[in-house]
Amino acid sequence: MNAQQVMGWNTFFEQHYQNYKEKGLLPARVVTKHGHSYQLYFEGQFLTAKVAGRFRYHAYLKKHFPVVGDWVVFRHIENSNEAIIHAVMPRKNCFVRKLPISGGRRMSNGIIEGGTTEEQVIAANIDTSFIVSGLDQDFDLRRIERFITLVYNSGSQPVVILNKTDLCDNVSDFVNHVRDIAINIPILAISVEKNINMDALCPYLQPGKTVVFLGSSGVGKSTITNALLGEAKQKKQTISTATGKGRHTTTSAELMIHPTGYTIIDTPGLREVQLWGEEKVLEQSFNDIREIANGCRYQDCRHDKEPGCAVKQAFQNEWISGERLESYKKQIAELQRLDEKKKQFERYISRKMKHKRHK
Ligand SMILES: Nc1nc2c(ncn2[C@@H]2O[C@H](COP(=O)(O)OP(=O)(O)O)[C@@H](O)[C@H]2O)c(=O)[nH]1
Ligand SMILES: [Mg+2]
Ligand SMILES: [Zn+2]
Repeated sequence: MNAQQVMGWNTFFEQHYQNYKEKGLLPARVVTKHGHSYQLYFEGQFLTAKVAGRFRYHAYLKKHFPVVGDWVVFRHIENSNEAIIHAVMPRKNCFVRKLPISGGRRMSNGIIEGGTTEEQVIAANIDTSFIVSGLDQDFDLRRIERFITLVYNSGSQPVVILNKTDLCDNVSDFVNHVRDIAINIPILAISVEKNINMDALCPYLQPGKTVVFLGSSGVGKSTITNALLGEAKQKKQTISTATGKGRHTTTSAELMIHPTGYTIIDTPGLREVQLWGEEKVLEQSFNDIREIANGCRYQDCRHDKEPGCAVKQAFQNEWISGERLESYKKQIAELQRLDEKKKQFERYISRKMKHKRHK
């Protein structure tokens, strides 16, 4: 494996790179992003970068800008460690959440016209997404359910990590509860602090792969990252100094390269996990209910008061819990609302673009 492949470079990117190669642009991976300043990793070097003026002009949505984990193409500024980013290569996948609505005008019917209904891309080009939870008083099954939907939406592989087993004396109960909502998803119970079962992560930490740690603040994402990096932590600190950011200020995602050739992305705690995606994604995250729903008499059954509802029957038989069913309905409603908002926002943007063209 060459240095690029270790960083996750593969034929997918190679193909897209051909156009840029002819223009003399080089590929690099985004390591950090602080405001409009990016740090790139290119052949063992860290470069400080900004996007080109022309790039900025054409990027009218937040998602068009580079994020941590992206492959970008750049031009090196001679005799410096600075670079100009000219394009973001297509993302193999990315983890996104919905940003709270901002701006816009409240209409008389209460609906906000305009405003932004945009996704925030947290990290890109991920193989495995670890959804981390602490087995302490902050444990929240419903939150894990939301992360699972978002990870399926990203197209990366979800794995649940239940951390801080040292603080919990009924770990297997928690594992069982999680198993009920994380259908076909590996669940790893670990304690990073007490070094218990850390080997369980190994199958996902393979050369050329990228893993991301997701979850609320305080669940142990950074502690796990540091434990994995071990002596490589030293290296990371130099990166931090270069960006002028301290060790414990995980305010944005950060990419780190493990000496054995895999890549870790640590993310800040996401306080709000608003869903983003199509309703179809629930076929994966609520696969249990979806399968039962095949037995409903009506194809468009809302599992409410319809006769012949297999889901309600399953609930009455206690095959699925009331909380699980409620989450499912809540997520459907949230994604349907999002769909409306997205359409509204698209109309708004296309009007804006037309206006821009006429100027
Ligand atoms: N008891 C215990 N504490 C842990 C464990 N892992 C992390 N912590 C503690 O949890 C707190 C938050 O950890 P941190 O890695 O900063 O969480 P992050 O916000 O998810 O990055 C710190 O005080 C850690 O020492 C664990 O396995 N057991
Ligand atoms: Mg952290
Ligand atoms: Zn039904």
